[in-house]
Amino acid sequence: MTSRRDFFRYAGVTGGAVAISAVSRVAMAALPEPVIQTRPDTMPPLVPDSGTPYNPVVTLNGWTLPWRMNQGVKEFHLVAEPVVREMAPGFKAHLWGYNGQSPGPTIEVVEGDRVRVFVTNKLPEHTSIHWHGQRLPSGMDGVSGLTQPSIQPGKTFVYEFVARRPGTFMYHPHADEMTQMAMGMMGFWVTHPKARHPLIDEVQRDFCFLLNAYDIDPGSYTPKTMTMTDFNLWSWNSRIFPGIDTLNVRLNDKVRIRIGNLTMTNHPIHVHGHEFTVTGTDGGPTPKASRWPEVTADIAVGQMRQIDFVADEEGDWAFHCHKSHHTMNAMGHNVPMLIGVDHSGVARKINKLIPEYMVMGERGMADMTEMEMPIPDNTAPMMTGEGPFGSVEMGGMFSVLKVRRDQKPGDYKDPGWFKHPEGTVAHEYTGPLAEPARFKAEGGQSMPRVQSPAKVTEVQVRKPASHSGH
Ligand SMILES: [Cu+2]
Repeated sequence: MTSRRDFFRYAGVTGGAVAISAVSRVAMAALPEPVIQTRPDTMPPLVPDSGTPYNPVVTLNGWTLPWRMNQGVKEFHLVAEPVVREMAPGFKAHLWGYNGQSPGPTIEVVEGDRVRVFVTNKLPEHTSIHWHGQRLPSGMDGVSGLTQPSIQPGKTFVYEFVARRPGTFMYHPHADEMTQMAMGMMGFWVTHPKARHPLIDEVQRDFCFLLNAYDIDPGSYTPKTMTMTDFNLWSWNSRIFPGIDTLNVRLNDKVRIRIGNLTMTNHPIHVHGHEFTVTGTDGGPTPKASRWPEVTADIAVGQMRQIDFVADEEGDWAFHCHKSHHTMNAMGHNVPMLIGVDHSGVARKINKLIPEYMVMGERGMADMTEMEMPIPDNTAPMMTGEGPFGSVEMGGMFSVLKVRRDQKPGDYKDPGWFKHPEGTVAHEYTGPLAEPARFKAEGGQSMPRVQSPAKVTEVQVRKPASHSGH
């Protein structure tokens, strides 16, 4: 029933769409064969070959699940199972997911479609799937214990409902949720409008991804599922920078990015060089009168946001979560604060015992990338990523929006680094420098102090402290 086959062996032949037309009547009565994908690459959009046509989305470092049409019903087959996810080159995590990956494949349907999803449980414990945000019969809502018995290991359940409203949705277990979501069980769902919609513009590029987070100790493979807020890997679709693919678009393309948040905290997602509007939320498209230009959209826990903009500035534009701890990888956590501390004397003494001991962080954390220090097996450097001008010193929730004049329509390939026009790159100034004027008054310019302290004191103490909260 679940023989694994390489999706792209045949997807490549049919140009992205998967044809399952030549299926016998007997086979149609059985389960659709699950399609498995184990590569972490961003797959080309899955152009629909049956049903109402639509402009497909591109899932960042992910893929869309093919379906088969069975007497007018779109049938999908999800398999909940343990997976190995490459979170960044050289770093593999042992997660739980669907159909070979975490997150699971994106499901794309059209408003009004009748959808049947078979869910096979190959996990060691029971599960269920909740279709986050959908209008559906209560008994299809996927809350184990409340609306259905849970799906026991080895069993297959079937969900069936009409995709009633267009929009951006997610799916995730509603059974042992803390464990199963911390292990990576989640996926994206897009319902396209069935006709031109007054509040949903047509776009040239439609990207989607989930925000997720893991706590995996350096050198280990499995997330700590009891962690509540102090995660050390902040990921997009279970990938961390520099493992997250870039978003490559053509100059003047209308671009849509759909983002869903299944972490335990909010993420202010920020785009450089462009203003966008939030054109959709978890409740559907926003009224036009409610839209205003912005460069950062905060996405709270359990929310989805759809942002639209015209990519009318050529270049390489950073695109990231604005919480700086979320653009940093596992090695940066639990590092003592040593800025301004001269510990070279101590280091010399330790070097006599441990020759490889390094002094870290006395000028700031940038040393951590400069040194290219050895790290434990199976983790990612704290701040990394080599750009055309040096280290980008990033990790986690970071990628690049690449806007290019010569990017072909429908081409999602990475065009390489931007070639900046002559004279448009910040550079070192080598001319004469004036002495900076200083304010004479102590205590700030606005309210000078009446009395100065008798002697200058400077705090020299570093208190040991435990790490808490992000
Ligand atoms: Cu964040």
